[in-house]
Amino acid sequence: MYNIKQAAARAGVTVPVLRAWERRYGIVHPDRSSSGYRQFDDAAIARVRTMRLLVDAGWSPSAAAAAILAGTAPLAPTPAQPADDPVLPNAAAAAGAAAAESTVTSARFVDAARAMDPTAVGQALDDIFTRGSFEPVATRFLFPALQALGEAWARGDVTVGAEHMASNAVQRRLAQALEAAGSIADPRRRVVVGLPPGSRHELGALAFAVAARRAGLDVTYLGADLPVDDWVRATAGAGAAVIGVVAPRDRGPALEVARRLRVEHPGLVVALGGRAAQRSVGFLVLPDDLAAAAAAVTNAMEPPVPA
Ligand code: B12
Repeated sequence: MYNIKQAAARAGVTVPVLRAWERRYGIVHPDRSSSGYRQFDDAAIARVRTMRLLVDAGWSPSAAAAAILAGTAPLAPTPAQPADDPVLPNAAAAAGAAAAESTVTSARFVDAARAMDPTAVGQALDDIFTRGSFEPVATRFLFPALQALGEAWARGDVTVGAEHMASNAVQRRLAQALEAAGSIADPRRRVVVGLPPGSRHELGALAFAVAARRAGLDVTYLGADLPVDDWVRATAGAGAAVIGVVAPRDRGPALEVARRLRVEHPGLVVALGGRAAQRSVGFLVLPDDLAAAAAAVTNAMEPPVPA
């Protein structure tokens, strides 16, 4: 627990601002010590810190408070050390700053979706995609924004229509990135990427396809919901098949595709990527990091070096 001075310092605001936000917007409800002083826990500090980041990014205090109270603004982590320590170690400070920026970009994206405002969704995505090169931007900003969208949808804060509008906007951007990355036909480096039958969560697989092309692989992208027999046909002569497995319900169909490919094309590298792919014994399981996943597929396809 922290007193008001410590809490304000950790959240990056002054004591009068913290008092005003408590009184006007009700974003914190501190306990009182036996002597009557306010006491703040880490969750309260995270809310104040998030409010400060949103206000610094141009939100009105009332809109920021509403997003925090509704739970649509992902809470910014508090630095590992007290803010009144002289200097945070550089790596920790940089990681904290990136997480804080990601909170702001995610909240902006979810807010635009909730408002059913395609122009604002486009602007939120412009802001995300102009922050650096594709792979780190996808990992640090785009995926957290989609996850925040999913949480808002699951809570009923964002309608199905708004979620579809926003995730389709993301899909169009990723498709553009896939076209822009180009591909040189090279059967030895041909990688077929897609989803198992019944599975429609394709944004992670599509982002992987972009990263794989950017890493020099010859990617054939198949998209969502592909029947097993078509996987077999599409991978004839390829170097690798990469199957996206996002939700637990996709795991069974993904393993069915993987097992069938192993039987039909014994030399093919069969890889699974995505949250529900973990611990798929007997197949190459890719890391979530897109560049590392592309490198793992490249290495698995590399012909053995002659002794
Ligand atoms: C957009 C979305 C949809 C869209 C998908 C559109 C599209 N073109 O892909 C649509 C509307 C189709 C959809 C449908 C459904 N969805 Co949905 N959806 C989402 C949402 C909001 C974003 C998914 C996404 O793209 N995330 C971005 C990706 C990249 O992040 P990720 O999935 O966490 O993936 C990480 C890793 O796994 C990795 N990765 C992912 N794929 C791959 C692939 C490779 C090759 C590699 C290397 C890495 C990798 O990258 C990420 C890095 O951390 C999520 C929320 C969430 N938490 O993600 C829900 C979510 C995944 N959906 C969910 C559900 C329940 C459904 C439905 C069952 C809803 C329904 N009742 O109809 C259906 C199922 C459809 C189907 N048959 O598959 C649940 C899943 C719960 C669970 N644990 O199983 C989630 C988590 C929402 C929630 N909070 O409840 N959905």
